[in-house]
Amino acid sequence: MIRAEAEGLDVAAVLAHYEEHGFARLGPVLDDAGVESLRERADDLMLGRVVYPGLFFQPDAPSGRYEDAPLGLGWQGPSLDYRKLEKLEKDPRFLAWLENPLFERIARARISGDIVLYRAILFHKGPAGGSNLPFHQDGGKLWGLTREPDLQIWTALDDAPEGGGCLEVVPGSHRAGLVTALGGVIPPDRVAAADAEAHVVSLPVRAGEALLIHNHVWHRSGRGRPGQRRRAFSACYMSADTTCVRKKKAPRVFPPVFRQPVRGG
Ligand SMILES: O=C(O)CCC(=O)C(=O)O
Repeated sequence: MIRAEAEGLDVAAVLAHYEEHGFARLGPVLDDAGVESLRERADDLMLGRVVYPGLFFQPDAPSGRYEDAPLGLGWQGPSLDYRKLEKLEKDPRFLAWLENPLFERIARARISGDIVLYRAILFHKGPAGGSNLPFHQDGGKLWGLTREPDLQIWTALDDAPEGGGCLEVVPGSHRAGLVTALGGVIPPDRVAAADAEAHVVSLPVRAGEALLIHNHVWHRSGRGRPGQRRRAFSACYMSADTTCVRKKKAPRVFPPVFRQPVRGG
């Protein structure tokens, strides 16, 4: 699935940019057959042609407003109007992609020891344009972990043009850490106080390109263009030492992805 030219990518240069700005472009990494295969599988899942028990689905808001996207409903039958699908590590095609050798090199360069997955997720803006996603950070009490993860790799499965659902970031904003202890959506007064609109940078991409997105960098995406879907797959990697602190339900157990190589002797 990985493009030949992506295998030898200079990971050190990419990670230096990531460290400073909270995002970095990997360029085209997923080959055309891989793009087709993951698009097809995303639709198989949304349309119920392939089923895994425990897969998470969130329907999108018909209004196109993030605030209206229903929570807790899960699978509602075959539809291309789902906003989010999680636990995609259950699917062999998505698993193969998130375990590719380039992503492994990047993860090992930032995370020592055994590496697990916090989430493997599809973000989808459907045929009607889907909904917007406001500035947010991925962590805090909402994620409920003993340490904050800081590596997400986001792969575009469709073109995501400027003004058509691309990611937008406030470069460097990750360095100030979480805005609220809760994490998630950044309160509008904090967005205004930071003059985020003056600093935001759009990251348009073509299908098959990938981006590193730091969990704490302020990021958002607008609606897609009606008639042009926008599917993207994101994997969040973290140290296997990270544990879930939730008490009301049994703590989450995170799937292993990359084990520390055993030293020969
Ligand atoms: O793909 C999107 O629109 C949002 C992605 C995002 O928020 C994330 O990867 O954390």
